[in-house]
Amino acid sequence: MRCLAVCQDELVIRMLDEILLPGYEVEFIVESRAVARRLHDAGVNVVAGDPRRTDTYLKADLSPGTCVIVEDNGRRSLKKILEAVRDAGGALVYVLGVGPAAAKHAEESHTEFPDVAYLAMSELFGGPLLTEFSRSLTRARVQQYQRYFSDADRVLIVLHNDPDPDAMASGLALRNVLRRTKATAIIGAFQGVTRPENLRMVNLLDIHVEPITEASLKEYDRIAMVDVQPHYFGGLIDRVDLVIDHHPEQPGYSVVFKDIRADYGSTSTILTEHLRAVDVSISERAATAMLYAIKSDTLFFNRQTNRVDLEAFSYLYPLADAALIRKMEGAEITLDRLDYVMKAHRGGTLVEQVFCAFLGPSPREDFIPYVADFFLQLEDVKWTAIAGIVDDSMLISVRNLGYSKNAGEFVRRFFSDIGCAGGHRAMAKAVVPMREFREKFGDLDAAGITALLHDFMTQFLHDVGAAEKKPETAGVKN
Ligand SMILES: [Mn+2]
Repeated sequence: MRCLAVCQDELVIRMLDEILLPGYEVEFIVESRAVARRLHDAGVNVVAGDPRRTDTYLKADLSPGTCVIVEDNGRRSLKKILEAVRDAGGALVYVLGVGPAAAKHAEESHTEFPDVAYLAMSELFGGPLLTEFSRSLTRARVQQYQRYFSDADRVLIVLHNDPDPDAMASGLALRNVLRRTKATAIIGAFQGVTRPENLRMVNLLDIHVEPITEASLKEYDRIAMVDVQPHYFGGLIDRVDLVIDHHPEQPGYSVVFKDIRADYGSTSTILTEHLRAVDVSISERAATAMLYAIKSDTLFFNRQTNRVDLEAFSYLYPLADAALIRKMEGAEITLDRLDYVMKAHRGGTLVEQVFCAFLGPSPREDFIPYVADFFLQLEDVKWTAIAGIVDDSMLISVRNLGYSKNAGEFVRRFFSDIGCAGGHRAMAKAVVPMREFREKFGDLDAAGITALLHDFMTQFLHDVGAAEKKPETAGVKN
């Protein structure tokens, strides 16, 4: 393809020449004869001419298929140049903005020349440059903790209770960063994996999550924590060597190294950056686990997703086993989950696009969020609030389609005074001890609890003056 570039700065010309050759046949038009001569001697294909005159472009054989790049350094009359290009029949026109006025010029040129694309040089180079800089910052950070962990005999990587894919993948990834094996870096949790889809991941990727206790912590020289922070364990561990997490930072613990990025969609995204920063090769197993984790923590980019999550995803994709991920995802439907869906169907009610139900006692916690997710798929349902009793606590899972009010705000408003409540905009959870629940709301039957949820939901959704933006609460896993 032929490309005509109207530039005045030598640096810009040399750079474009290097970028566009050999893919494009490039010719430069410059105003100054002296600059033209110098560049010509340096081997650049250049002519001297007045860029504000139409015949300059006719002489240069401009056709509608020629790509025209016009440098805007703020000094020359851009408007005149663009008019001359247009009069000569130029149709594929790009303006390359150099300097601080670029944003203002971009707007002006768009009003007068809507077909001209305006590219600001700082935007073109800013992204890669900033990525490089932040990567070197990450590199320094990672090298520090790598050294700190290097002389330890046994390292423990602690995950939150009932570990999810992001927790397990982050554990594998950190083991990779620390260049350790499963014998020297143990991935552990106080309460093991129970959800069927997570168990499938454990089996398919052969991940071993070691059960740990308060006493067994002493057997390790260094303790790291991923996808969770020490406050979650309520004083069980108040000092750790490393925390890597994407939940909002919490106070009240001491840590030697930490990397907490609350704007990231998953901890696996942070660890992808750690692995890339220090050039550690990522095993297929770790890549598969991390890819699956990013997919599931961001609900396949439906929730709290950052550009870096997409970037990590596309980096990991070729390294991972996509067929295995499909297998891990499965249908997530099991017979006992269907039992609870049916229970909710029988006892629940749908009012004004809000579905509420009480499931009664449940042997496992995951039935409740599962039912909340399930009914959100229904046509005409925009919110779900599902309650159930697990271990003498009332558990309430709340979901919405994500573009209305904040689910975390809902559970905090009605339940934080008597229990633990928090979550994100689209998913939240409250856990209230039954004694507290009865004290406040009385001894309700199933229909009474469902009605109570509807009542709160109506109050909440009709309250237009409610504060919308509240920080997310970490430590409550949905
Ligand atoms: Mn996570």
